[in-house]
Amino acid sequence: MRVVLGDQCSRGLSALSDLDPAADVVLLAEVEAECTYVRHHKQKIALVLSAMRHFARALAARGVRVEHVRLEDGGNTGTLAGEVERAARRHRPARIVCTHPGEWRVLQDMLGWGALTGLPVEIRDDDRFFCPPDWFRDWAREQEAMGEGGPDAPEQLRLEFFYREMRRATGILMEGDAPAGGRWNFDAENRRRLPARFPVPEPRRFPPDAITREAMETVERRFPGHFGTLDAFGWPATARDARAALDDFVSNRLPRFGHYQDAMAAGEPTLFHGLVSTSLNAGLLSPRECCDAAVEAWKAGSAPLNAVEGFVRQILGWREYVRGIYWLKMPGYAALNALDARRPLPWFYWSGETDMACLRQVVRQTRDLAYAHHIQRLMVTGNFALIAGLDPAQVNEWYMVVFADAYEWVELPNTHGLAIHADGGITGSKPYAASGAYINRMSDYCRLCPYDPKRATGPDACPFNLLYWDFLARHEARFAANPRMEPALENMRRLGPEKLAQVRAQAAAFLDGLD
Ligand code: FAD
Ligand code: DLZ
Ligand code: SF4
Repeated sequence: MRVVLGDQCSRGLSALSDLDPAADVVLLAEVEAECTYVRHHKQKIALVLSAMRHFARALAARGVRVEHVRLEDGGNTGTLAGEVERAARRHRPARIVCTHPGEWRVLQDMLGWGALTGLPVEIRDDDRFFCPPDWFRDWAREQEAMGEGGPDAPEQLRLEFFYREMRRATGILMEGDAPAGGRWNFDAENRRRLPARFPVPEPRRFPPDAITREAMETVERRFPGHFGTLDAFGWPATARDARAALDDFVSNRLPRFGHYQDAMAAGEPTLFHGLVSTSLNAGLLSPRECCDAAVEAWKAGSAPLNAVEGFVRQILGWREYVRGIYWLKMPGYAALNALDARRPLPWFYWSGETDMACLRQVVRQTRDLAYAHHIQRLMVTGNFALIAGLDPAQVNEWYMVVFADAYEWVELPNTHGLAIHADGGITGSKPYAASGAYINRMSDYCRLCPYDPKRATGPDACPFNLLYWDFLARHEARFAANPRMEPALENMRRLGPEKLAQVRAQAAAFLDGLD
């Protein structure tokens, strides 16, 4: 019996590699527990259910015996373990074969399936990634031993070392032993602000077919209280549509992906981003396919190298890096709270009801689209959570809930590590704290806002400024030991004790108002 999880809808899945259609049965189980262990965005559940239903149908069309348990089937126990046990009783297989799950929580469950069923359980590696977790573990140990890219190195450097290894190992964007174009990294060219009235192409969306519509109805019926709306659902739910979405990106947005990778603009939720994470994470696209498509566009002269390298870096670099960190550091990683942050998540993270224009834009688009691009996640919602000292467990839960691409292996290191520094420097030696000046430089949100990003005191002072200085002052002793924080601390000291006290008093009043 082969077990396929909801984010394993890949034809080349290791659990299916030696499938014998005459003898084997494939189990796909839609279960209440996976839909509710966090209150996922409605679009995420609809997408996973639809992907599972399409995948089950495609397997059956190839003559494979599929046991597809639907959420509303009578007798559904509501848990993966319960469904594996029930299916094992029904089919009496000789053994169970599965692929390593994406989340630590599910691995613990899977490790119990043998005792539960009395059958041997083979857990195969998930080879839909470039970098096996063991390889990452060895690499991390080596780095620490050499002191290169070890615990004290800036995160860009640690990522950079890893990314170069991955380039060498895969040959992607390599010309012999050298990086294509003579440079590993084109980041310096990729920080432009979007000019006014700059045309942004609409990404292709996929109107729900009958199977997706049925999944959406199930979600509305079973999970009406979950975050978000389904009205704008347009995610690809099959490998074919996911490939069409990738092609749409490569043709229409990739050429400008590089320059505007860090930009944000009001009313432009996706800009030149790929919108491929939902498909990658559910197994509908492979990372190799994404990188190859981008590199081919560069070779054909239809996308510049700075854009293609930037996109490849996200997938071959960051995506693999955070997965490595997750499996290296779990389960302890989830409980870290290095900055002792304890403030509850403000209600506006759910409602979007705030007069801060940047946060309003990002929360509302997230509610409607189950999507925000990286800089919105990192520098708006993440940055606010960091400098306001929001409780990491609540922040993590929010990030797991609100996005259609959220799975703990990728969400947790991004949130806990990059965004709020709860891991104390495992992923990044310096917190990504920023004042309103950063948001003002990289977006046009501030012109829609009653606050002034240039002011740090007074009734119209930007809350990001109040909280930024307060954050630095709050953690001054800790950050004084970190040379990378020195310029920021120096700027804070330049405010002078009187002004700093005034800013901090206003920050305290603002934070009290949040409660
Ligand atoms: P593009 O900008 O087009 O990038 C291409 C691809 O590169 C993405 O699809 C993704 O697969 C990969 N990628 C880019 N940045 C990262 C990164 N930092 N870590 C891992 N992969 C990356 N990504 C998720 O897939 N799921 C999450 O739950 C998630 N949570 C995040 C939480 C926070 C606080 C932050 C700061 C980032 C998070 N990310 C997450 C990473 C990144 O923001 C998303 O992958 C990206 O926004 C998805 O949109 P896209 O496909 O248009 O990406
Ligand atoms: C995310 C998700 C959801 C919403 N539903 C199911 C489901 O009903 N059945 C299933 O097998 N998987 C589901 N998933 C995906 C799992 O949660 C996923 O395998 C784990 O999060 C590990 O990455
Ligand atoms: Fe956000 Fe401050 Fe700009 Fe308003 S002024 S949009 S709160 S950064």
